Formats: sequence, C-alpha cells, structure tokens
Amino acid sequence: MTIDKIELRKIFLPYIKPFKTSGWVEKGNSGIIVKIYSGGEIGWGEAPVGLEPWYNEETTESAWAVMRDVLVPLVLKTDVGSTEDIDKLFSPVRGNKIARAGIEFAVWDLWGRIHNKSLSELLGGSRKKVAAGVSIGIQKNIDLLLKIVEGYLKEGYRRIKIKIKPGRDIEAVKAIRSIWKDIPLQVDANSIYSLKDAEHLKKLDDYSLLLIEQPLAHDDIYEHSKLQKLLRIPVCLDESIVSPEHARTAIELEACRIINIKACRVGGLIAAKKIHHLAQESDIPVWCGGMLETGIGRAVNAALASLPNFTLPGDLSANDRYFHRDIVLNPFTLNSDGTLTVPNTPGSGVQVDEKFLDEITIQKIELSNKK
Ligand code: OSB
Ligand code: MG
Repeated sequence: MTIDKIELRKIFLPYIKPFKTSGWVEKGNSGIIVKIYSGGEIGWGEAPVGLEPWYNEETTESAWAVMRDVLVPLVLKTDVGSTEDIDKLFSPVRGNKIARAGIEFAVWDLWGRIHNKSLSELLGGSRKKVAAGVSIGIQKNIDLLLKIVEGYLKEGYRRIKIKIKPGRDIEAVKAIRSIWKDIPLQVDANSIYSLKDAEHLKKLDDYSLLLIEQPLAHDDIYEHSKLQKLLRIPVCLDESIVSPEHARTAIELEACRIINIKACRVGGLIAAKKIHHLAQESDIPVWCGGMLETGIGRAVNAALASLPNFTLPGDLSANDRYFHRDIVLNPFTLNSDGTLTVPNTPGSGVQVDEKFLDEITIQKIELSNKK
C-alpha cells in the first residue's frame, strides 16, 4: 500500500468546561488531526497533544514539527504492508509517542476501511459494548463536586474518577462516600505526591476505592513499587508507562496492580496491544484511559477497550461530556446500560464533519508522495 498524501491540521476545540488536574488546566482540545490518502481510500487519526508539556513532554508545536519533518516523510517513502510496518518504521524515533500514535491511528483506520474490517475486529476485540466511566476535574469546592458526581450518576455513568491533589483528596473521597457508599470510585493524582506522603495516602485505604492513579513522579516506577507495598488500594500507573518495556518493569517490580492503557501515550495500538497481553499474562487488569479526545480519538479508545483484559470501566465518556459540538457526525452517546457501543463499521467507524473541522482548523499542511 502506497500512501499518496497526508494532511495535518492543528485544531482548537473548546471543552464545555475547563478540565483541571492537580497540576494544570485544559481549556480545549489542541490536538493534531491526521488525514491519510491511499488510492481512493482515506484514514483519520488524532494526536491528542496539549498546548503545553504538562501531561508529557509533547506539545502541539513539537508534535507538529516531528510529524512534518520526520514521521510523515518516513511514511511517504515506504510501501506499507501492514499496521505493524508503521510501528517498526517509527521505532528508531525516541519519545514523541503521541505524535507517532496520531499517524499510526490513521493507518489503522485506512487499513480497516480497505480490508472492510472494524478496528475492534483488527485488534482482536470481543466486546460489542464497553463500560463508560467519567473523569471529573478538580472543582471550586466539594459541594460542586458532589453535584457533578450526582449528575453523571443520573446520566448513567458506571464509574466515577476524580482528580485529587493535597487538600482535595481525603475530604473529597469522604464526601462522596458519605452519600454513595458503593459506587465504583477511583482517584487520579497526576504525579502530585512524593513517597513522603505515603502515611497521608494510606488514609485512602478506608474508602473502598478501585485504585489510585499515578500518585508519584511522571517518570518513576521504582518508588511506586515502594508505595504499593504500603497501601492496600491498588496503585495504577498512567504517565510512567510509555512502552511495553516499562509495563514489564512495573509488573516485575510490583509497582502497580492495575494499568491505565492510553494507546497515544505508548506510541500507538501495536504497543497498546502488547501491554494488554503482558498484563493479561500477569493477571494485571487494564482499563482504557483518555485524553479528552474528539470523536476520532475516542473511536480508537472504544475499539481498544473491546479487548478481553479491559475489565475495568474506562475514561470513555459520550462526546457531549466534552464538547458542545464534536468533529464527527456520529458521536458516541451513552447507552441506557451505562455503556458505549463499539463501532462495527470498517476502520475506526468515524464519519468526520469536514465542514466543522475546517472551522476549527488553525493551520493545515498537505505533504504528498513525489516518488
Ligand atoms: O491523567 O488520565 C489523565 C485528561 C487529560 C490528560 C490526562 C488525563 C486526563 C483525564 C481525562 O483524566 C480522561 C478522559 O475523559 O478523556
Ligand atoms: Mg491519569
């Protein structure tokens, strides 16, 4: 398969409300949308990078430069025989995992459309529907947080995750648990604590939480292994796992009992699948994380979450939880049983609203094959 042309767009799509973590605020999706052309077919991908390097080291500008100068030229001069080829082609590139994934996703979508197979089918997924969870940012006060939790539970979300930080951790969990004794509940610290906070974090053991996500440094595995030994609740790693090798290390060191898989964080779906399989062999459950993606990225996440070891609900919410209007014509909606339906049409299943995409495009380039 020859790739004839790749179009890259920087977009900005505001969120309904800004999303606040322990360390930063996201006002909108500032990702890069990839459209890839081969013969008469096309494929779509999304690299959900932030404007600033708060989640990982990448930014919209860094991903743009790496895609334009390195990744796209590599793809254009290669005859792509499979989606594995893209992973191999990009393997000499250090870091820049979200940029790599954005292009890899577009190739998967194209591959599925050409071979008339859904992304879920290509990945070996078995679930037709995936349990939907919601990730709630840090709110002005706990009363407001409780109102928001109540709203999402009424909508039918099956699992609540809240962002925490010092001063907004135990109190927030306690307040939620005083009303909802047994809803599936988990917390995400986005690396705000250190091992010195272990005694404090132990207080979370009393609230039957599903897990605590990424309590310590974004690039640490070893200290998480020390922390896990001190806590009853499972530690779940997000930021620290950027490759299957990291996942193997974390599992061997017992640094976590659960893994959050984001295909974008690990460079794409080939790496995500490897982590899924590794975790499965070690009885480590996984769940699908999110990066507040548009419908393009969320379709990839839903397909990934259809794999068998995704046994915990993901940060997979309906599009209206993020945006007033999304760039897909077939946005995800929440089913009455608290699930999202995994697309079963060829590729990732998205129909892109190209007119609206044009409206939110900040910059666009087209790179073509001049072979
Ligand atoms: O740490 O999981 C995270 C959003 C942006 C960056 C990091 C994270 C998140 C989320 C939101 O928690 C998940 C979602 O609903 O997409
Ligand atoms: Mg996280």
